[in-house]
Amino acid sequence: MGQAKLGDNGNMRSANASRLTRRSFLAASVSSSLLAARQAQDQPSAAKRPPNVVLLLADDMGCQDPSCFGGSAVRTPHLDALAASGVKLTNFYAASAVCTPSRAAILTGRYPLRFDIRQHFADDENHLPASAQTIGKRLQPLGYATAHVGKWHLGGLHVEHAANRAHSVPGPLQHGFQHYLCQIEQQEPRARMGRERTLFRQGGTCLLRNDQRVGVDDPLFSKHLTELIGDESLSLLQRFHQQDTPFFLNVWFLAPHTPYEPAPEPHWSRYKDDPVSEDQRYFRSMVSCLDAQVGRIVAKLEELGLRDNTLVLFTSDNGGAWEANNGPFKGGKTDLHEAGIRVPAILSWPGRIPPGQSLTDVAHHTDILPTICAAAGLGMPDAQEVDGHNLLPWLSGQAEAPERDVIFWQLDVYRTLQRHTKKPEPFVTEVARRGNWKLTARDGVPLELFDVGADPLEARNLLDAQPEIANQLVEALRAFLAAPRDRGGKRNP
Ligand SMILES: [Ca+2]
Repeated sequence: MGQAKLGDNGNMRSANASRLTRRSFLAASVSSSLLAARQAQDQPSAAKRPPNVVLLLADDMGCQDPSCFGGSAVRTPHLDALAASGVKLTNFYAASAVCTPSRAAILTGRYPLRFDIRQHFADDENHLPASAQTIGKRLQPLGYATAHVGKWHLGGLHVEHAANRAHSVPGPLQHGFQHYLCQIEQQEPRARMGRERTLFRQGGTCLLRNDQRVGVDDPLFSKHLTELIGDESLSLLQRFHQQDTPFFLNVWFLAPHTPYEPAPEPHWSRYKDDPVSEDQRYFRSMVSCLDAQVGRIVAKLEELGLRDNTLVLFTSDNGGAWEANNGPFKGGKTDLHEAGIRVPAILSWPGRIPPGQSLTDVAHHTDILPTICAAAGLGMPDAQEVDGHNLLPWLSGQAEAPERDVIFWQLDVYRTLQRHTKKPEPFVTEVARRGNWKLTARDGVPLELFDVGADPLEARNLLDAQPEIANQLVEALRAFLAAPRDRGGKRNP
């Protein structure tokens, strides 16, 4: 904790100061890039063709793991280059502190509680409800080819589900993807492979592609999970290019989630002699391997001449677990203090977003769907349908950051932090945040109030000192908790 640095992520200035800087920044350094970007927009080829979208998601990556976000343990040249080609968001928030709820929010633009998703899906029949309006479902009518590669964790990927889809629960094909490649997500074989730490190294042995088992004769069967996710992504890009259609490629890495395993060469050799724990060396090699796949995907887009008109997004599903770098922030994965929900975020679209930006305004997982919809030329979905905002006017320099009212988080109690430190107490199950005021609560009862602008480490509880602000946030939170939920994805609705 003492050696961690605050860096960009802790640089929480007031909204006004941030906007002033933003204006100066635009005026001084972006105008020429912006002009070039607008000229590119005016080209006929760009105007008549909606952009391709590649969404890259890391699993349990901390907000300061990539070197461009301040990390020094791992070198991430490809993520750094992606950030340099677009915008880096240093106050970006996951919708949850664990996997499933965040993933539901990313695909739908809605808070996970809208679907009554209050924890990760364990080995059961819970799933994202079939009624969910996902990014893929929204883009398909526009002629987009859609594909999902990698971790899913939204239900429907047991072998029995795939074998009997019409009478079981929805999977990726039912949620707007025309193609998918994922690991089988039931406890066996995952639990054993986790214990044996072979889930990545033998990752190709338990794959489903479009509801069919991937057999031993498939080239991916013998491959490392992170690399085969890269391989499948490259094959799909080639196919989309040949089809000559716009596409949405959704790539959700399992790395750097546990089990910590040595990544393939050359990544393992880079870190095997670092003077740190074995798990930390494994972790570093895993991030490095993920970064290399990002590099392969971007290079393929360039090779196919698709890069300028492709929106590439990168983020993590929640804050870092054991070995990740969450900076100096409080908590970690499973906890709604800052370390559990701050994540790195990069958006790059050379034809539209000026390069080299680093922005400090708050943004959130639920913004991803509205931003992609806007990029594709769809109007902003009805406010009843999404909780996020379109970030494009802001990122392309045409407007200030979206005006936000209260942002909400809800997560059932997890007693362990998945860090080497104890989970902060009392345990928090909800957050309501307006501006820099962050209220934490347990089942609607307020616990803490922080000014995360002045106090990003959440050290000073101002609940008693600021009763009026606390009361406003409690009222908003209770209304959020009482709002109707779509329980269509519950085992027992
Ligand atoms: Ca996760």
